[in-house]
Amino acid sequence: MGHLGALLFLLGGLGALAQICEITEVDSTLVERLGQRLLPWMDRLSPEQLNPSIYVGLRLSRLQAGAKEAHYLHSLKLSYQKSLLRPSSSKDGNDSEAKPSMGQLALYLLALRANCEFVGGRKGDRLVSQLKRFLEDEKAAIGHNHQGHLRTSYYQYGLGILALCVHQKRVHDSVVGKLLYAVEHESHLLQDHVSVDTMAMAGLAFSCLELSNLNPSQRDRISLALRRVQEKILKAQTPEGYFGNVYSTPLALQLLTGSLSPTVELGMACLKAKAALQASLQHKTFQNPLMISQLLPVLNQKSYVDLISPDCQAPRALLEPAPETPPQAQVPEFIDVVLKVSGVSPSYTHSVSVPAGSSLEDVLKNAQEHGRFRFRTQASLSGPFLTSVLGKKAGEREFWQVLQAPDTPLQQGIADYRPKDGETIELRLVSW
Ligand code: B12
Repeated sequence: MGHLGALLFLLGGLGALAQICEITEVDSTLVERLGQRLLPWMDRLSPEQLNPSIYVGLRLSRLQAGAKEAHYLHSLKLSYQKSLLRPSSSKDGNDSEAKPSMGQLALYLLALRANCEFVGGRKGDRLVSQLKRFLEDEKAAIGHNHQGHLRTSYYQYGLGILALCVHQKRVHDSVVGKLLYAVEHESHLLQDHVSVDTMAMAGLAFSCLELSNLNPSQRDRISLALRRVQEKILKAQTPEGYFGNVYSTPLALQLLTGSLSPTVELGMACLKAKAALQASLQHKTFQNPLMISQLLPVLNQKSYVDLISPDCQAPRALLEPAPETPPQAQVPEFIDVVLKVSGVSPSYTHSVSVPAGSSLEDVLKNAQEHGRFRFRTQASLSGPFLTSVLGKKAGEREFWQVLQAPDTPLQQGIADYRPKDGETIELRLVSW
Protein backbone atom coordinates (compact mmCIF):
# COMPACT_ATOMS: atom_id res chain seq x y z
CA MET A 1 0.00 0.00 0.00
CA GLY A 2 2.90 2.38 0.67
CA HIS A 3 2.93 5.64 2.68
CA LEU A 4 0.26 7.33 0.60
CA GLY A 5 -2.08 4.36 0.81
CA ALA A 6 -1.54 4.14 4.58
CA LEU A 7 -2.31 7.84 4.96
CA LEU A 8 -5.49 7.56 2.91
CA PHE A 9 -6.51 4.50 4.89
CA LEU A 10 -6.04 6.47 8.11
CA LEU A 11 -8.04 9.40 6.74
CA GLY A 12 -10.79 6.97 5.83
CA GLY A 13 -10.86 5.74 9.38
CA LEU A 14 -11.27 9.33 10.52
CA GLY A 15 -14.30 9.74 8.31
CA ALA A 16 -12.61 12.03 5.81
CA LEU A 17 -13.01 9.72 2.83
CA ALA A 18 -16.07 11.54 1.54
CA GLN A 19 -13.73 14.25 0.20
CA ILE A 20 -11.17 11.82 -1.06
CA CYS A 21 -11.30 12.92 -4.68
CA GLU A 22 -11.16 16.69 -4.34
CA ILE A 23 -8.81 18.51 -6.67
CA THR A 24 -7.76 21.24 -4.24
CA GLU A 25 -4.86 23.66 -4.01
CA VAL A 26 -4.26 23.97 -7.73
CA ASP A 27 -2.20 27.12 -8.36
CA SER A 28 -4.80 29.91 -8.41
CA THR A 29 -2.89 31.89 -11.07
CA LEU A 30 -3.13 28.93 -13.43
CA VAL A 31 -6.86 28.61 -12.74
CA GLU A 32 -7.36 32.33 -13.34
CA ARG A 33 -5.51 32.14 -16.67
CA LEU A 34 -7.81 29.32 -17.66
CA GLY A 35 -10.86 31.45 -16.86
CA GLN A 36 -9.40 34.42 -18.74
CA ARG A 37 -9.31 32.33 -21.89
CA LEU A 38 -13.12 32.13 -21.75
CA LEU A 39 -13.64 35.90 -21.68
CA PRO A 40 -13.21 36.61 -25.42
CA TRP A 41 -15.72 33.84 -26.16
CA MET A 42 -18.29 35.62 -24.03
CA ASP A 43 -18.30 38.49 -26.53
CA ARG A 44 -19.33 36.17 -29.35
CA LEU A 45 -23.08 36.28 -29.22
CA SER A 46 -24.12 34.98 -32.64
CA PRO A 47 -26.41 31.92 -32.42
CA GLU A 48 -23.62 29.81 -33.96
CA GLN A 49 -21.12 30.76 -31.31
CA LEU A 50 -23.22 30.92 -28.17
CA ASN A 51 -22.23 28.06 -25.90
CA PRO A 52 -24.28 27.22 -22.79
CA SER A 53 -21.45 25.03 -21.51
CA ILE A 54 -19.27 28.14 -21.03
CA TYR A 55 -21.91 29.67 -18.77
CA VAL A 56 -22.34 26.47 -16.76
CA GLY A 57 -18.57 26.08 -16.36
CA LEU A 58 -18.13 29.62 -15.07
CA ARG A 59 -21.03 29.47 -12.64
CA LEU A 60 -19.66 26.26 -11.12
CA SER A 61 -16.17 27.75 -10.84
CA ARG A 62 -14.76 30.18 -8.32
CA LEU A 63 -14.42 32.84 -11.02
CA GLN A 64 -16.92 35.26 -12.49
CA ALA A 65 -17.12 37.49 -15.54
CA GLY A 66 -19.12 40.34 -13.96
CA ALA A 67 -21.78 41.98 -16.13
CA LYS A 68 -20.74 39.89 -19.13
CA GLU A 69 -22.16 36.82 -17.44
CA ALA A 70 -25.72 38.11 -17.09
CA HIS A 71 -25.59 39.46 -20.64
CA TYR A 72 -24.41 36.10 -21.92
CA LEU A 73 -27.26 34.26 -20.18
CA HIS A 74 -29.72 36.77 -21.61
CA SER A 75 -28.37 36.13 -25.12
CA LEU A 76 -28.56 32.37 -24.55
CA LYS A 77 -32.18 32.69 -23.51
CA LEU A 78 -33.13 34.81 -26.52
CA SER A 79 -31.39 32.56 -28.98
CA TYR A 80 -32.37 29.17 -27.56
CA GLN A 81 -35.98 30.06 -26.85
CA LYS A 82 -36.38 31.60 -30.27
CA SER A 83 -35.12 28.55 -32.13
CA LEU A 84 -36.58 25.94 -29.79
CA LEU A 85 -40.04 27.42 -29.51
CA ARG A 86 -40.30 28.25 -33.21
CA PRO A 87 -43.10 26.21 -34.82
CA SER A 88 -41.57 23.15 -36.47
CA SER A 89 -43.35 24.03 -39.73
CA SER A 90 -40.93 26.92 -40.36
CA LYS A 91 -38.29 25.32 -42.55
CA ASP A 92 -34.61 25.57 -41.70
CA GLY A 93 -32.87 27.59 -44.36
CA ASN A 94 -29.32 26.53 -43.60
CA ASP A 95 -27.14 24.79 -41.02
CA SER A 96 -26.67 27.84 -38.82
CA GLU A 97 -30.42 28.12 -38.32
CA ALA A 98 -30.80 24.46 -37.40
CA LYS A 99 -32.62 23.79 -34.15
CA PRO A 100 -30.42 22.96 -31.16
CA SER A 101 -29.81 19.24 -30.72
CA MET A 102 -30.93 17.18 -27.71
CA GLY A 103 -27.55 17.77 -26.05
CA GLN A 104 -27.60 21.50 -26.71
CA LEU A 105 -31.08 21.83 -25.26
CA ALA A 106 -29.88 19.85 -22.23
CA LEU A 107 -26.89 22.16 -21.77
CA TYR A 108 -29.19 25.17 -22.03
CA LEU A 109 -31.33 23.74 -19.21
CA LEU A 110 -28.16 23.21 -17.16
CA ALA A 111 -27.28 26.87 -17.76
CA LEU A 112 -30.67 27.98 -16.39
CA ARG A 113 -30.15 25.81 -13.32
CA ALA A 114 -26.63 27.23 -12.90
CA ASN A 115 -28.40 30.57 -12.41
CA CYS A 116 -30.63 28.92 -9.78
CA GLU A 117 -33.65 28.97 -12.12
CA PHE A 118 -36.08 26.11 -12.48
CA VAL A 119 -37.70 25.76 -15.90
CA GLY A 120 -41.32 26.66 -15.52
CA GLY A 121 -44.23 28.45 -17.06
CA ARG A 122 -45.68 27.68 -20.45
CA LYS A 123 -42.41 28.20 -22.34
CA GLY A 124 -40.35 26.24 -19.82
CA ASP A 125 -42.80 23.35 -19.89
CA ARG A 126 -42.52 23.22 -23.66
CA LEU A 127 -38.73 22.96 -23.41
CA VAL A 128 -39.03 20.13 -20.90
CA SER A 129 -41.52 18.34 -23.16
CA GLN A 130 -39.17 18.75 -26.12
CA LEU A 131 -36.27 17.23 -24.22
CA LYS A 132 -38.46 14.36 -23.02
CA ARG A 133 -39.62 13.80 -26.59
CA PHE A 134 -36.01 13.77 -27.85
CA LEU A 135 -35.22 11.08 -25.28
CA GLU A 136 -38.31 9.06 -26.17
CA ASP A 137 -37.37 9.20 -29.86
CA GLU A 138 -33.86 8.05 -29.09
CA LYS A 139 -35.23 5.28 -26.88
CA ALA A 140 -37.33 4.12 -29.82
CA ALA A 141 -34.29 4.30 -32.11
CA ILE A 142 -32.33 2.05 -29.73
CA GLY A 143 -35.26 -0.36 -29.89
CA HIS A 144 -36.46 -3.28 -27.80
CA ASN A 145 -33.42 -5.41 -28.58
CA HIS A 146 -31.02 -2.54 -27.70
CA GLN A 147 -29.31 -3.03 -31.06
CA GLY A 148 -30.55 0.10 -32.85
CA HIS A 149 -28.47 3.23 -33.27
CA LEU A 150 -29.14 6.57 -31.66
CA ARG A 151 -29.42 9.60 -33.89
CA THR A 152 -27.19 11.52 -31.48
CA SER A 153 -25.10 9.54 -28.97
CA TYR A 154 -25.25 7.99 -25.52
CA TYR A 155 -23.28 11.03 -24.39
CA GLN A 156 -26.18 13.31 -25.33
CA TYR A 157 -28.68 10.80 -23.99
CA GLY A 158 -26.96 10.92 -20.59
CA LEU A 159 -26.77 14.71 -20.76
CA GLY A 160 -30.52 14.87 -21.47
CA ILE A 161 -31.40 12.72 -18.44
CA LEU A 162 -29.00 14.74 -16.26
CA ALA A 163 -30.53 18.07 -17.32
CA LEU A 164 -34.08 16.93 -16.56
CA CYS A 165 -32.91 15.45 -13.26
CA VAL A 166 -31.32 18.67 -11.96
CA HIS A 167 -34.65 20.37 -12.73
CA GLN A 168 -36.34 17.61 -10.71
CA LYS A 169 -38.20 16.43 -13.81
CA ARG A 170 -38.82 12.72 -13.86
CA VAL A 171 -38.20 10.65 -16.97
CA HIS A 172 -39.81 7.28 -17.50
CA ASP A 173 -38.02 4.22 -16.10
CA SER A 174 -37.79 2.83 -19.62
CA VAL A 175 -35.76 5.87 -20.74
CA VAL A 176 -33.31 5.47 -17.86
CA GLY A 177 -33.38 1.72 -18.56
CA LYS A 178 -31.72 2.18 -21.96
CA LEU A 179 -28.77 4.02 -20.42
CA LEU A 180 -28.53 1.43 -17.65
CA TYR A 181 -28.50 -1.34 -20.23
CA ALA A 182 -25.80 0.42 -22.26
CA VAL A 183 -23.57 0.70 -19.18
CA GLU A 184 -24.32 -2.87 -18.09
CA HIS A 185 -23.41 -4.19 -21.54
CA GLU A 186 -20.90 -1.52 -22.53
CA SER A 187 -20.71 -2.43 -26.20
CA HIS A 188 -22.19 0.82 -27.49
CA LEU A 189 -20.34 3.05 -25.09
CA LEU A 190 -16.90 1.81 -25.87
CA GLN A 191 -16.17 3.65 -29.09
CA ASP A 192 -12.47 4.46 -28.90
CA HIS A 193 -11.82 8.05 -27.83
CA VAL A 194 -15.31 8.86 -26.64
CA SER A 195 -15.80 6.07 -24.11
CA VAL A 196 -14.57 7.73 -20.91
CA ASP A 197 -16.45 10.97 -21.66
CA THR A 198 -19.61 8.97 -22.36
CA MET A 199 -19.20 6.78 -19.27
CA ALA A 200 -18.63 9.88 -17.15
CA MET A 201 -21.71 11.61 -18.54
CA ALA A 202 -23.83 8.50 -17.92
CA GLY A 203 -22.37 8.37 -14.41
CA LEU A 204 -23.25 12.02 -13.72
CA ALA A 205 -26.83 11.29 -14.80
CA PHE A 206 -26.97 8.24 -12.50
CA SER A 207 -25.47 10.23 -9.58
CA CYS A 208 -28.20 12.82 -9.97
CA LEU A 209 -30.92 10.18 -10.15
CA GLU A 210 -29.48 8.43 -7.11
CA LEU A 211 -29.37 11.61 -5.05
CA SER A 212 -32.80 12.82 -6.18
CA ASN A 213 -34.45 9.41 -6.00
CA LEU A 214 -36.57 10.22 -9.04
CA ASN A 215 -36.79 6.59 -10.22
CA PRO A 216 -37.11 4.67 -6.95
CA SER A 217 -37.93 1.32 -8.52
CA GLN A 218 -34.57 1.40 -10.34
CA ARG A 219 -32.56 2.48 -7.31
CA ASP A 220 -30.42 -0.64 -6.94
CA ARG A 221 -29.71 -0.90 -10.64
CA ILE A 222 -28.68 2.77 -10.73
CA SER A 223 -26.29 2.37 -7.77
CA LEU A 224 -24.74 -0.69 -9.33
CA ALA A 225 -24.31 1.00 -12.71
CA LEU A 226 -22.72 3.97 -10.98
CA ARG A 227 -20.18 1.74 -9.29
CA ARG A 228 -19.49 0.05 -12.61
CA VAL A 229 -18.90 3.40 -14.31
CA GLN A 230 -16.50 4.41 -11.55
CA GLU A 231 -14.56 1.15 -11.88
CA LYS A 232 -14.34 1.50 -15.67
CA ILE A 233 -13.08 5.05 -15.42
CA LEU A 234 -10.47 4.11 -12.84
CA LYS A 235 -9.30 1.27 -15.09
CA ALA A 236 -8.93 3.73 -17.97
CA GLN A 237 -6.29 5.74 -16.09
CA THR A 238 -3.13 6.18 -18.15
CA PRO A 239 0.39 5.92 -16.68
CA GLU A 240 0.57 9.75 -16.69
CA GLY A 241 -2.59 9.93 -14.60
CA TYR A 242 -5.29 10.90 -17.10
CA PHE A 243 -8.61 9.09 -17.26
CA GLY A 244 -8.89 8.13 -20.93
CA ASN A 245 -7.04 11.13 -22.31
CA VAL A 246 -6.30 14.60 -20.98
CA TYR A 247 -9.58 15.97 -22.36
CA SER A 248 -11.83 13.30 -20.86
CA THR A 249 -10.22 13.78 -17.44
CA PRO A 250 -12.36 16.81 -16.44
CA LEU A 251 -15.67 14.97 -16.86
CA ALA A 252 -14.21 11.83 -15.31
CA LEU A 253 -13.15 13.88 -12.29
CA GLN A 254 -16.54 15.59 -12.11
CA LEU A 255 -17.96 12.12 -11.64
CA LEU A 256 -15.31 10.79 -9.26
CA THR A 257 -15.35 13.91 -7.03
CA GLY A 258 -18.95 13.26 -6.13
CA SER A 259 -18.43 9.57 -5.55
CA LEU A 260 -20.44 8.09 -2.73
CA SER A 261 -18.25 4.99 -2.59
CA PRO A 262 -14.80 6.37 -1.88
CA THR A 263 -11.95 3.90 -1.64
CA VAL A 264 -8.21 4.10 -1.15
CA GLU A 265 -7.79 3.20 -4.84
CA LEU A 266 -9.97 6.16 -5.79
CA GLY A 267 -8.01 8.55 -3.58
CA MET A 268 -4.71 7.50 -5.10
CA ALA A 269 -6.05 7.70 -8.66
CA CYS A 270 -7.33 11.22 -8.03
CA LEU A 271 -4.05 12.40 -6.59
CA LYS A 272 -2.28 11.12 -9.68
CA ALA A 273 -4.85 12.80 -11.95
CA LYS A 274 -4.43 16.06 -10.08
CA ALA A 275 -0.67 16.02 -10.69
CA ALA A 276 -1.23 15.28 -14.38
CA LEU A 277 -3.80 18.06 -14.69
CA GLN A 278 -1.51 20.53 -12.97
CA ALA A 279 1.21 19.75 -15.50
CA SER A 280 -1.26 20.18 -18.37
CA LEU A 281 -2.30 23.58 -17.01
CA GLN A 282 1.33 24.63 -16.97
CA HIS A 283 1.71 23.47 -20.58
CA LYS A 284 -1.46 25.36 -21.61
CA THR A 285 -3.02 22.15 -22.90
CA PHE A 286 -6.51 23.53 -22.30
CA GLN A 287 -7.26 26.16 -24.95
CA ASN A 288 -10.65 25.07 -26.22
CA PRO A 289 -13.51 26.90 -24.42
CA LEU A 290 -15.66 23.79 -24.18
CA MET A 291 -12.84 21.84 -22.59
CA ILE A 292 -12.10 24.70 -20.18
CA SER A 293 -15.79 24.83 -19.26
CA GLN A 294 -15.76 21.13 -18.31
CA LEU A 295 -12.60 21.56 -16.26
CA LEU A 296 -13.39 24.72 -14.25
CA PRO A 297 -16.00 23.05 -11.97
CA VAL A 298 -13.48 20.31 -11.05
CA LEU A 299 -10.97 22.94 -9.91
CA ASN A 300 -13.68 24.25 -7.59
CA GLN A 301 -14.62 20.77 -6.31
CA LYS A 302 -17.92 20.93 -8.15
CA SER A 303 -19.72 18.88 -10.76
CA TYR A 304 -22.86 19.16 -12.90
CA VAL A 305 -24.63 17.15 -10.19
CA ASP A 306 -24.26 20.17 -7.89
CA LEU A 307 -26.83 21.86 -10.10
CA ILE A 308 -29.45 19.96 -8.11
CA SER A 309 -29.04 22.76 -5.57
CA PRO A 310 -26.51 25.30 -6.85
CA ASP A 311 -25.04 27.90 -4.54
CA CYS A 312 -25.64 31.14 -6.42
CA GLN A 313 -24.36 33.26 -3.54
CA ALA A 314 -20.92 31.66 -3.31
CA PRO A 315 -18.18 34.30 -3.59
CA ARG A 316 -16.35 34.20 -6.92
CA ALA A 317 -13.34 36.29 -7.95
CA LEU A 318 -13.84 38.75 -10.81
CA LEU A 319 -11.87 37.83 -13.93
CA GLU A 320 -9.87 40.65 -15.50
CA PRO A 321 -8.98 40.37 -19.19
CA ALA A 322 -5.49 38.97 -19.74
CA PRO A 323 -2.92 41.70 -20.48
CA GLU A 324 -2.33 41.94 -24.23
CA THR A 325 1.03 40.71 -25.44
CA PRO A 326 2.38 42.98 -28.19
CA PRO A 327 2.85 41.15 -31.51
CA GLN A 328 6.45 40.27 -32.20
CA ALA A 329 7.75 42.05 -35.27
CA GLN A 330 9.62 39.09 -36.66
CA VAL A 331 9.69 37.64 -40.13
CA PRO A 332 7.49 34.57 -39.73
CA GLU A 333 9.22 31.26 -39.98
CA PHE A 334 7.53 28.84 -42.39
CA ILE A 335 6.91 25.15 -41.81
CA ASP A 336 5.93 22.35 -44.19
CA VAL A 337 3.03 20.07 -43.38
CA VAL A 338 2.05 17.12 -45.55
CA LEU A 339 -1.68 16.70 -45.99
CA LYS A 340 -2.94 13.25 -46.91
CA VAL A 341 -6.51 12.20 -47.62
CA SER A 342 -7.48 8.54 -47.73
CA GLY A 343 -10.86 7.06 -48.54
CA VAL A 344 -11.27 9.08 -51.74
CA SER A 345 -10.25 8.34 -55.26
CA PRO A 346 -7.84 9.54 -56.56
CA SER A 347 -6.08 9.77 -53.18
CA TYR A 348 -4.51 13.08 -52.23
CA THR A 349 -1.08 13.88 -50.78
CA HIS A 350 0.27 17.38 -50.84
CA SER A 351 2.82 19.46 -48.96
CA VAL A 352 1.60 22.81 -47.62
CA SER A 353 3.79 25.67 -46.42
CA VAL A 354 2.35 27.80 -43.57
CA PRO A 355 3.72 30.18 -40.92
CA ALA A 356 4.92 28.34 -37.80
CA GLY A 357 2.17 28.21 -35.16
CA SER A 358 -0.64 27.94 -37.74
CA SER A 359 -3.60 25.75 -36.88
CA LEU A 360 -4.53 22.71 -38.88
CA GLU A 361 -7.54 24.69 -40.10
CA ASP A 362 -5.07 27.26 -41.54
CA VAL A 363 -3.26 24.40 -43.29
CA LEU A 364 -6.53 23.19 -44.82
CA LYS A 365 -7.45 26.73 -45.91
CA ASN A 366 -4.05 27.20 -47.49
CA ALA A 367 -4.35 23.89 -49.38
CA GLN A 368 -7.81 24.95 -50.55
CA GLU A 369 -6.61 28.34 -51.77
CA HIS A 370 -3.64 26.99 -53.66
CA GLY A 371 -4.76 23.62 -55.01
CA ARG A 372 -7.56 21.17 -55.61
CA PHE A 373 -8.14 20.49 -51.91
CA ARG A 374 -11.68 21.29 -50.70
CA PHE A 375 -13.20 21.03 -47.23
CA ARG A 376 -16.29 22.06 -45.27
CA THR A 377 -16.98 22.41 -41.59
CA GLN A 378 -19.98 22.77 -39.35
CA ALA A 379 -19.98 24.92 -36.22
CA SER A 380 -20.28 23.01 -32.94
CA LEU A 381 -19.75 23.78 -29.27
CA SER A 382 -16.23 22.34 -29.60
CA GLY A 383 -15.41 24.48 -32.64
CA PRO A 384 -15.46 23.73 -36.39
CA PHE A 385 -16.22 20.05 -37.05
CA LEU A 386 -14.87 18.73 -40.35
CA THR A 387 -17.84 17.41 -42.34
CA SER A 388 -16.65 17.10 -45.92
CA VAL A 389 -13.28 16.63 -47.63
CA LEU A 390 -12.61 16.79 -51.37
CA GLY A 391 -16.34 16.87 -51.99
CA LYS A 392 -16.95 13.70 -49.95
CA LYS A 393 -19.40 14.35 -47.15
CA ALA A 394 -19.28 12.01 -44.14
CA GLY A 395 -22.48 9.96 -44.20
CA GLU A 396 -24.60 8.70 -41.35
CA ARG A 397 -22.46 7.02 -38.70
CA GLU A 398 -19.28 8.13 -40.48
CA PHE A 399 -16.87 10.93 -39.71
CA TRP A 400 -13.66 12.45 -41.03
CA GLN A 401 -11.09 11.34 -38.51
CA VAL A 402 -8.00 13.50 -38.12
CA LEU A 403 -4.74 11.66 -37.55
CA GLN A 404 -1.07 12.30 -37.19
CA ALA A 405 0.49 9.82 -39.62
CA PRO A 406 0.86 6.97 -39.49
CA ASP A 407 -1.91 6.16 -37.07
CA THR A 408 -2.37 8.50 -34.10
CA PRO A 409 -5.79 10.18 -33.87
CA LEU A 410 -5.42 13.79 -32.81
CA GLN A 411 -6.84 14.77 -29.46
CA GLN A 412 -7.79 18.22 -30.72
CA GLY A 413 -9.94 19.56 -33.53
CA ILE A 414 -8.74 21.34 -36.65
CA ALA A 415 -9.02 24.83 -35.12
CA ASP A 416 -6.94 23.98 -32.04
CA TYR A 417 -4.29 21.60 -33.32
CA ARG A 418 -1.02 23.23 -34.43
CA PRO A 419 1.09 20.91 -36.57
CA LYS A 420 4.88 20.92 -36.39
CA ASP A 421 7.33 21.23 -39.25
CA GLY A 422 7.58 18.02 -41.28
CA GLU A 423 4.45 16.47 -39.80
CA THR A 424 2.04 14.45 -41.94
CA ILE A 425 -1.66 14.88 -41.18
CA GLU A 426 -4.08 12.34 -42.52
CA LEU A 427 -7.82 12.85 -42.98
CA ARG A 428 -9.55 9.48 -43.04
CA LEU A 429 -13.22 8.70 -43.55
CA VAL A 430 -14.16 6.15 -40.87
CA SER A 431 -17.34 4.65 -39.42
CA TRP A 432 -18.28 4.92 -35.77
C1 B12 B 1 -19.67 11.96 -29.47
C2 B12 B 1 -18.31 12.58 -29.77
C3 B12 B 1 -17.77 12.39 -31.05
C4 B12 B 1 -18.55 11.74 -32.19
C5 B12 B 1 -19.59 12.80 -32.72
C6 B12 B 1 -20.75 12.21 -33.48
C7 B12 B 1 -21.80 11.70 -32.53
N1 B12 B 1 -21.96 10.42 -32.44
O1 B12 B 1 -22.44 12.47 -31.83
C8 B12 B 1 -17.41 11.43 -33.21
C9 B12 B 1 -16.93 10.00 -32.99
C10 B12 B 1 -17.76 11.64 -34.66
C11 B12 B 1 -16.31 12.41 -32.74
C12 B12 B 1 -15.29 12.83 -33.55
C13 B12 B 1 -14.19 13.56 -33.10
N2 B12 B 1 -13.92 13.92 -31.84
CO1 B12 B 1 -15.24 13.77 -30.41
N3 B12 B 1 -16.37 13.71 -28.91
C14 B12 B 1 -17.60 13.28 -28.76
C15 B12 B 1 -18.08 13.54 -27.30
C16 B12 B 1 -18.01 12.23 -26.53
C17 B12 B 1 -19.47 14.14 -27.15
C18 B12 B 1 -19.77 15.36 -28.04
C19 B12 B 1 -21.17 15.86 -27.76
O2 B12 B 1 -22.14 15.25 -28.14
N4 B12 B 1 -21.30 17.01 -27.05
C20 B12 B 1 -22.57 17.55 -26.62
C21 B12 B 1 -23.26 18.37 -27.71
C22 B12 B 1 -24.50 19.04 -27.14
O3 B12 B 1 -22.39 19.40 -28.15
P1 B12 B 1 -22.24 19.69 -29.74
O4 B12 B 1 -21.13 20.64 -29.93
O5 B12 B 1 -23.52 20.01 -30.33
O6 B12 B 1 -21.78 18.21 -30.22
C23 B12 B 1 -21.18 17.99 -31.47
C24 B12 B 1 -19.69 18.30 -31.48
O7 B12 B 1 -19.14 17.97 -30.21
C25 B12 B 1 -19.16 17.37 -32.55
N5 B12 B 1 -17.85 16.87 -32.17
C26 B12 B 1 -17.58 15.70 -31.60
N6 B12 B 1 -16.29 15.61 -31.32
C27 B12 B 1 -15.73 16.77 -31.74
C28 B12 B 1 -14.41 17.20 -31.68
C29 B12 B 1 -14.09 18.45 -32.16
C30 B12 B 1 -12.69 18.92 -32.03
C31 B12 B 1 -15.09 19.27 -32.75
C32 B12 B 1 -14.74 20.61 -33.29
C33 B12 B 1 -16.42 18.84 -32.79
C34 B12 B 1 -16.71 17.59 -32.28
O8 B12 B 1 -20.08 16.28 -32.64
C35 B12 B 1 -21.17 16.49 -31.72
C36 B12 B 1 -22.44 15.94 -32.31
O9 B12 B 1 -22.80 16.64 -33.46
C37 B12 B 1 -16.99 14.58 -26.80
C38 B12 B 1 -16.72 14.51 -25.30
C39 B12 B 1 -16.71 15.82 -24.57
N7 B12 B 1 -16.13 15.80 -23.39
O10 B12 B 1 -17.23 16.83 -24.98
C40 B12 B 1 -15.77 14.15 -27.67
C41 B12 B 1 -14.68 15.17 -27.97
C42 B12 B 1 -15.31 16.55 -28.13
N8 B12 B 1 -14.10 14.74 -29.25
C43 B12 B 1 -12.84 14.98 -29.35
C44 B12 B 1 -12.05 14.77 -30.52
C45 B12 B 1 -10.56 15.02 -30.39
C46 B12 B 1 -12.63 14.35 -31.72
C47 B12 B 1 -11.91 14.21 -33.08
C48 B12 B 1 -11.08 15.44 -33.45
C49 B12 B 1 -11.05 12.93 -33.05
C50 B12 B 1 -10.17 12.74 -34.27
N9 B12 B 1 -8.88 12.61 -34.06
O11 B12 B 1 -10.63 12.68 -35.39
C51 B12 B 1 -13.12 13.97 -34.05
C52 B12 B 1 -13.59 15.23 -34.82
C53 B12 B 1 -12.93 15.31 -36.18
C54 B12 B 1 -13.67 16.24 -37.13
N10 B12 B 1 -14.31 15.67 -38.13
O12 B12 B 1 -13.64 17.46 -36.98
C55 B12 B 1 -12.28 15.58 -28.07
C56 B12 B 1 -12.02 17.08 -28.21
C57 B12 B 1 -10.88 17.54 -27.34
C58 B12 B 1 -10.55 18.99 -27.58
N11 B12 B 1 -9.31 19.33 -27.33
O13 B12 B 1 -11.35 19.81 -27.95
C59 B12 B 1 -13.41 15.16 -27.04
C60 B12 B 1 -13.53 16.06 -25.84
C61 B12 B 1 -13.11 13.70 -26.62
C62 B12 B 1 -11.80 13.52 -25.90
N12 B12 B 1 -11.84 13.35 -24.61
O14 B12 B 1 -10.76 13.47 -26.52
N13 B12 B 1 -16.52 12.79 -31.46
